[in-house]
Amino acid sequence: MAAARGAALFEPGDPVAVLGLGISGSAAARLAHSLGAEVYASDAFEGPVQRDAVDRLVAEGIDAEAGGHDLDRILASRTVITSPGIPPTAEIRRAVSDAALPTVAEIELAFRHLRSRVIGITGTNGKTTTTALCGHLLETAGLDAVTAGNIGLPLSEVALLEDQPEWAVVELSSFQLADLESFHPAIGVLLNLAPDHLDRYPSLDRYYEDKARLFANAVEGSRWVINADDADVMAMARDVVGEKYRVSIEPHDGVGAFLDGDELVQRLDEDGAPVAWTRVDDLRLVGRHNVLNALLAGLAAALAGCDPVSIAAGLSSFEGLPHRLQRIGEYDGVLWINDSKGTNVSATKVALSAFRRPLVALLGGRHKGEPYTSLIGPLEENARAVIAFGEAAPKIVREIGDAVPLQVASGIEQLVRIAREHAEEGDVVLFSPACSSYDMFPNYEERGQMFARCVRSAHGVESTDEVEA
Ligand code: UMA
Repeated sequence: MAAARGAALFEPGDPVAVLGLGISGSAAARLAHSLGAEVYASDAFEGPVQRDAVDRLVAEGIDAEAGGHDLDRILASRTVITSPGIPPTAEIRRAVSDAALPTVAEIELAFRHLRSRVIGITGTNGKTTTTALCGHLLETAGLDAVTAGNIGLPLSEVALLEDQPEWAVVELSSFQLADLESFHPAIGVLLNLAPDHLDRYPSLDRYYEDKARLFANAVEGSRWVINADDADVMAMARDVVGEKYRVSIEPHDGVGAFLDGDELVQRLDEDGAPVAWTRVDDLRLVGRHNVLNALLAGLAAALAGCDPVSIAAGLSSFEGLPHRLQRIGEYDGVLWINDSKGTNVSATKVALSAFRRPLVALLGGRHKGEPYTSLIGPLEENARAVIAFGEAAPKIVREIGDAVPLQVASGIEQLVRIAREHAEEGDVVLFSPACSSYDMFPNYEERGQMFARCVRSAHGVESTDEVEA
């Protein structure tokens, strides 16, 4: 194992508790076990995922159980590693905190045993796309890189690798940032800040506090890529130690990246001229906000050593991710977009502003706590019709039904049928629900797949879950 970045959380032979048997808890249990800890991993619930995780961990000689946390065993541990999905208000987290037991995130454990250099990316919206794009840029430039964290591969899995990549591009959610201690990226990227997860946080300030933990262990050599077009980002980064690189849609005189006419450019040296990467029309990502994401990812890649030519090649070969402004297809002149990952109001606002064409907006799912009224402005601008669905439909009707033409659908098939009735040639039908999927689906991916299937079947097209090129 590599030299730890920070003091060891435990010694070989120490009892260590891991909370949660999702992918991050399972990976953390394996990593702690490989470091010689006496691991006890548990999950409050006992579904197929947890049972499967128990079977696999037990087969590897790790003590694991689903269907409850053995509090006595957990309280007898030297340290507790927690999964991001377990809120600090959960009974088990409260008991651990009342006993003053040190608790850290899975990412913290991983970071201490990682040899890869880290690019840490956070923000409210666009994290996953920017992380994937940044990883793609590094790979295009021939660097050995992996994407990990909230994007899907637990960082502990990377730390477990014998042969670790040179770079780990890590997407960080606020849930993961909350329980970090010594984590500090070589390059940190803050994309934007907007209300989200108000079902978990008591206030917006508390959510922003967790986001600010990206900077918590900043040192002189830290390099920060920040969105200069977001006033909250600029305020949060103002007094942070390290070199700051400003990224903006507007040209500026400092170091960073910006849009110069229709060219994406970088300037790494205060006195130097801007160096062009590529033109906006060469990007395959949809939407103006993605131009900014491309600038942010590109600059992080430049700081990691990628040259402008390879950044240009990577920017124009990146096709985006499923369920994020994903083209399903254009049928009878109507472009159907699956943005099922738009699970909060601000993500949907961004999606609405990505198109200059008239659109039919599809909103609904499980309400997450934010009002929908802030969608009225963007909807009034170019929505021909709004169709609400799922648990949140009555609330959406109450909040925006007087301002925009709105109908309610009872399921995804009916949603697609009504959308077809409203959409005219040249329109976009945008499925960007502004709500979580949990009222009808296990996750946003399955919701998006179902939507895409219904759209294709309504147009007599054979279904495939692949992204259209
Ligand atoms: N649990 C307990 N006790 C409790 C409460 C919950 O044991 O009191 C259990 C749950 O039953 C569950 C586990 O704890 O089995 C928690 O797992 P988890 O929700 O943390 O899920 P993982 O499978 O470990 O996935 C996590 C991230 N999930 C969340 O943050 C909710 C994944 O992000 C991430 O990809 C993965 O780690 C690898 O790093 C997903 C996500 O939805 C995509 N993120 C949110 C988002 O993007 O909005 C933040």
